[in-house]
Amino acid sequence: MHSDFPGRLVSFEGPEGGGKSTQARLLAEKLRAAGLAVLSTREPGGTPTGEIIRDLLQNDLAKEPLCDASEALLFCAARAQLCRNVLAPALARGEWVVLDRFTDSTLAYQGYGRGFDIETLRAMNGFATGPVRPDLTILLDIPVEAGLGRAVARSGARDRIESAPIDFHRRLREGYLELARREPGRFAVVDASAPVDAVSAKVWEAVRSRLSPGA
Ligand code: T5A
Repeated sequence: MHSDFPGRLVSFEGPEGGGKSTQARLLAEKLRAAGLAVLSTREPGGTPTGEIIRDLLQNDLAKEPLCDASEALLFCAARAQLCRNVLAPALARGEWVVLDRFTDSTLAYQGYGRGFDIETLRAMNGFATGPVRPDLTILLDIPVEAGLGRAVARSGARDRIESAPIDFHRRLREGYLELARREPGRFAVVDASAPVDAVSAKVWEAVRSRLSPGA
């Protein structure tokens, strides 16, 4: 069941270091090579306001411990800005949107991870997104130790959320798998511990079989 927009939205989700940025870039390249107009962006971010919120959330910009409720609301504020100003117009023009994290990150991290009520978070997500929703969600699944190892190898240190206790990361990974079990029509789960090219082939197969790009 696709959204009412002529465009298509593919979101990438998963625990830290699963290769979402890498795979989002590769998918956008393949879609462009197929002749499609593609908008590629990320959450939190993708708008000037969203990028400032990203800095607040990741880099302790305000030099004040961020309470969990503020964290959840800030992710949703960045999302509202992105959906209204960027995603909805692009989808209305018939473009494909490739999105590095979206609403399921809030359910996994703030819900299963921090412990907020999932239905409350779904309502907040709905308020933030309006009619924008993913047509397909690729869950790049990876054991948390391996994913955190990759993230640290890339950036040299853990950011505020990556530094959360390992149990937090285990809960959110299980949360993602639970979300995927509940919505098998929207989610495609891909083993992200495989090499980049093998993961990319699985991602393309999921997009091709479910959304028929260029058809
Ligand atoms: N968050 C976000 C919430 O808590 N709630 C929300 O609602 C939202 C939207 C975002 C943070 O915010 C949280 C989740 C996050 O903690 P981010 O910087 O965007 O922060 O962090 P992540 O989305 O987790 O992205 P990462 O940068 O950690 O990792 P990616 O994008 O999954 O992976 P990528 O592609 O950057 O790859 C990481 C490293 O692994 C290598 C890459 O070359 C790179 O060095 N790699 C592979 N190595 C081997 N095999 C493969 N298959 C590989 N794929 C990539």
